[in-house]
Amino acid sequence: MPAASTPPSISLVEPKQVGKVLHLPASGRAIVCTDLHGNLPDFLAVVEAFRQALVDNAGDAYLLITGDLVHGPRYSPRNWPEHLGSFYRDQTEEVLDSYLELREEFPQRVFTLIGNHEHSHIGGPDTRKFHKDPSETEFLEATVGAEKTEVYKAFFRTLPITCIMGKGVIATHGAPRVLSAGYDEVSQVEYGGHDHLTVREMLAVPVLGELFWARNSGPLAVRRFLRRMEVNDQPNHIVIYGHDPVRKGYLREGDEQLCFSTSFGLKNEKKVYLELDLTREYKTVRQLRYGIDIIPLYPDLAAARRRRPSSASG
Ligand SMILES: [Mn+2]
Repeated sequence: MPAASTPPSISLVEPKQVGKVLHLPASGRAIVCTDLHGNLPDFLAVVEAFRQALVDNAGDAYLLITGDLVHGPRYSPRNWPEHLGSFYRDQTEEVLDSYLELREEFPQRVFTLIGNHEHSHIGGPDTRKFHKDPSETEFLEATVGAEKTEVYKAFFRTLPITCIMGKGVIATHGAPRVLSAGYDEVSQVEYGGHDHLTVREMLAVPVLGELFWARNSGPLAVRRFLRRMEVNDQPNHIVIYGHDPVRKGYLREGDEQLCFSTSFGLKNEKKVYLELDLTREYKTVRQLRYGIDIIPLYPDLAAARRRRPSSASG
């Protein structure tokens, strides 16, 4: 049993990072997207949604990416495997540089969590999702060169691992299968020192393996995790994450979990991002509705798709 500790109290009128935990206040809107994996056009579409949210909310909007900005496939259109969704060219370097520029423009409004792919550069095992030799980690570092690699690594080391936002919404990279860690352990987690582990071994590492390698988690474990992460007496109700692509764009798991896919592994017409009202208390993921809170990344393509009755496949 984890020791009971006093829930932290954090003054929240603006975003605040406490160790590896990012807090966003209960004010304005948040555009949330997942797993871009080097897809520049998708990143730019998300940025457009964020800029529109700024306009619509008198500047009170946030952009949160739940990790895995980096590493994409390297197939030609001819050899592109069906399971990777719509074809794109890996532009990890451009995505990272555009992200860093946007963050400079909106320093307190633009955030990203660390994903397992970023972690591979600063203490996690190399990732080999798209190619094995070289690994994606080696490939990116060789492509951008030593100097830029250090810039990126320094940036990755500053990233939070989870975000607690608004009135009880938590964002993580993968499904939160966190067995016993509470707020303090998550906040104080160190990224370094796991380079030598296999992915299987990594899954067993507390906090890191539990937050950005897991594909699913049971309702009981999730409820307990949400409880342990509470601050300021605000109950946490739901958790949102990506990491594992869901074909339809989003998938609710019980009352607490929403897995959604903004980019990687999906057809363009199925890609979605979230637009959350941070002043609202979402008590279950069923309150997140398609077209209102779950928004197609390419509305025209999504609408065309829905109009064609014969295309209603599973
Ligand atoms: Mn991932």
